Amino acid sequence: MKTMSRLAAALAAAAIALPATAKEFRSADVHPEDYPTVMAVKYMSDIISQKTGGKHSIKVYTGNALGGEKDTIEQTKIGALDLVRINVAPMNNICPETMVPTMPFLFRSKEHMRKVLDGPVGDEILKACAAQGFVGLAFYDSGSRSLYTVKKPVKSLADAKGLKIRVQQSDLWVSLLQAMGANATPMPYGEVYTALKTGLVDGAENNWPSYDTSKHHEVAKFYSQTEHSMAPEMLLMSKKIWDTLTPDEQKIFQAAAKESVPYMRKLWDEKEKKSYDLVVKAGAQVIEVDKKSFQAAMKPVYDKFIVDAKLKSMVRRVQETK
Ligand code: GTR
Repeated sequence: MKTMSRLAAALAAAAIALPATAKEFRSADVHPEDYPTVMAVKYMSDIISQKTGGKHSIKVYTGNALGGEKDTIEQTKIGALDLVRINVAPMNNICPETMVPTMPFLFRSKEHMRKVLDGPVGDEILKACAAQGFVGLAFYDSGSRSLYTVKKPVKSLADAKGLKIRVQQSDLWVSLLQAMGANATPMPYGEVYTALKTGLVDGAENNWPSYDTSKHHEVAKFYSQTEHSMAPEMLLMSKKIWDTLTPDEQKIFQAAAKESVPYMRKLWDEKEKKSYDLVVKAGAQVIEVDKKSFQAAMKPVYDKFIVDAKLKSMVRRVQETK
C-alpha cells in the first residue's frame, strides 16, 4: 500500500511536466471501474472528446491507484492531477462550504438533496472551492450513509456508545460520530477493510454501493439504517489546469460535467438497488434503528460547525427548500 502510494505520487509529480494541452486529462477515483461515479466521468470524457473533435478526453484512475482522497485532492490542488472525484467530506477542512451538504439529517430525501445541489446553494458550494485552487464541476449522488458493525448490531443511539467507528478524514465527521457517543477513527477508505477485519475498528459507515463494492459487508454484517448523512460526491478540476483551457474548452468541460449528472443519477438509483440485494443475499443483516434518537443527538455538530452567518444562511436555505 505504502509503496503503491509513493509510486503514485512519483507518477503524479512527473505528470506536472505534461503540456497543458495534453489530450488525456487524468482523474482519480477510489472506486472500481463500473462504479457510478467512475462511469459518470467516463461519460463526461466521451462528450468532451466528441465536442473537441477528439482533442481532449479524460482517463479515470480507479481503485485508489493514485492514492487516497486526501492525497489526490492535494495533487489536484497543485496541478499534478487534473481532476478528482471525491466525497465532500475530505473537502470539509479545506472549503468550509462543503460542510453544509455533509450536515447530519439535513436533507429530507433524495429529491430534496438533488434540488438543493442543482440550485443556488449547490452552485455557491462549487464556486467556493475556487479560493482553494479547485473548480467545482459537479455534484454526484452518494445516497444515505448508515452505520455498520462487525460484532453486534446497533439498534439505538445507546448501542453506538464507545464503539470505534472509522470515519472519513474530516473534523466534522469526527464530531458527528462523537455526538453518537462513538469513538471516531479517521482513515482513508482504502484501509477500512483491513481495519474492520483486524479489529482495529468495530465498524464504519457508508451507503449501499460502497458497503457492497468495498466488501466491507463481508466483515461487518450488521447494517443499521441510521441514514445520518447524505454527504454527496464532488467532481473537482485543478484551477491551475482549468486556466490552461481556452474559454471555449472551459465551456465544453463545464457543460459535459453537468450532462453527466442525470446519467450518474440513473446509474446510482440502479446501483443502490443492486447493491442492497447483493449484500442481503451475501448475509448482511439490515437493522431498523430508532432514527429519532440519532437525529436528536446532532445539535452539538451544528453548534460547532455551522457558526458563521454565511453557513447558517446556507443551512437555513437548504431547510427552506421545498
Ligand atoms: C464513499 C464515497 C467515496 C469515499 C468513501 C469513504 O461513499 O463515494 O468517495 O468518500 O465513501 O467513506 O471514504
